[in-house]
Amino acid sequence: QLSAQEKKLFNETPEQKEQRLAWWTHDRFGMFIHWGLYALPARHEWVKNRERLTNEAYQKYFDQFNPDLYNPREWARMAKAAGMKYAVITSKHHEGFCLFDSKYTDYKATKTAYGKDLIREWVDAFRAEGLKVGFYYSLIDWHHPDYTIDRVHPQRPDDTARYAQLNKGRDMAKYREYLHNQLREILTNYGKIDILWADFSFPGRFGKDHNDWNSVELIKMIRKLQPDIIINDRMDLGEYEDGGDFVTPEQYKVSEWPTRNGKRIPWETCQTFSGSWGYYRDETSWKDIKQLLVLLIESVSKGGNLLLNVGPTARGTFDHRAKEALQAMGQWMEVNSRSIYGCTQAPPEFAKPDNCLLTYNPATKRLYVHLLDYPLQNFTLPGYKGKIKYAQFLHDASEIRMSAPGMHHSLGSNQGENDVNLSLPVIKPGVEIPVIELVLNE
Ligand code: FUL
Repeated sequence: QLSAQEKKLFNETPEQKEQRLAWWTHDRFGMFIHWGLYALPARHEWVKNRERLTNEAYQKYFDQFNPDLYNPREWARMAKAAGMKYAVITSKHHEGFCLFDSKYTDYKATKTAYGKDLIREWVDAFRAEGLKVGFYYSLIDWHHPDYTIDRVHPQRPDDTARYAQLNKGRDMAKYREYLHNQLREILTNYGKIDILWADFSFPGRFGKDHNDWNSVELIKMIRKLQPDIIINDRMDLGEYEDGGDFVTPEQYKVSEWPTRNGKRIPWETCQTFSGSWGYYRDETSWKDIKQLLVLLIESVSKGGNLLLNVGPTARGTFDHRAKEALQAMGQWMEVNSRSIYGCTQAPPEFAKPDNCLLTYNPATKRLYVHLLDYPLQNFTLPGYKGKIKYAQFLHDASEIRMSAPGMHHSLGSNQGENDVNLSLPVIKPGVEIPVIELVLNE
């Protein structure tokens, strides 16, 4: 049991933390990039584990790795054009292959036919396009000789005996040192890093020694090297209030703003276009543009961020479906980003009309009504009477006329005392999800 004092790793007031996270909470939308040797088999980034491939069987992907079309500047431009403001790349995923140049291993990009530090080029390119940069780093490592393989896959028969055999002679303490060394490298050699996205822990699996990573020391080192960095919540530091800056609901939508100790906490959902994080050639379950936009808008409507993933191919390109989706999102963001950047959950006095999502900008005091299904009938804002000064579409700033009961051009028939009717055009405007911008009364 930790005391209240011990539950804090840092001497930071809630206001200082808010300040540190201010850009991230404002920007709302980022790109996740899962890239590694698993792009070659192109059937999920967990392929090594799922298909129980040995290091020897997996070696051919290292031998063949040569992303000759890699142009991170183009990636950055696509992210930026989509409206994304930051990006997080896998510096090392569970397979153990390092995209960066590390002193502590030869299992890295610089030792492949490609021969260059992919992370160096990536960081330079994304910064040059004005995006904030973050590193995903896998705490798990299926390649390192001392990493204790600890995963009994829930969808498979119990593997305990097999793992006991595999783990003979492995020394987790040595792996822990490797992990600390590598994190020190990536947070020292590439300038200012804005986000660390560590992944992940198995709380309680090792009994007393439940914290395989020595996460407390790790966090202290990270914050020392990069005082302004924002860190996710996957290092198994639940008991420390400031152990993780934000929570990371993966591949699901939260029902409401998540809390810790009764207080709302920053959050970011990470989501894929299809299902896999790494490039998966044969996956056909791609989300459509409306689903993707709803993921973004709904996150902001509950006070959160969206980190949307691309899995580049083994040649270093984005799949055409990813390109098209990013372009379509960019088209929407170009005219509607005002309802995303700097926005958050709407104050409780504004009820959500049916089939709508609300976001709110506390700085400008504007409320955004996202029309997920364009209304065929009279459109009513329930209980909004006296609260709105002006209404317009966001994409073209065209006025939307309002009427409340008693106004001379009142349109409402099914309208209650305190409702406001909006006179929407019969034909849906040419944007995927039209947004109504409401200027509120002081
Ligand atoms: C998970 C990982 O196991 C997945 O491969 C992916 O990186 C996702 C973002 O986090 O925990």
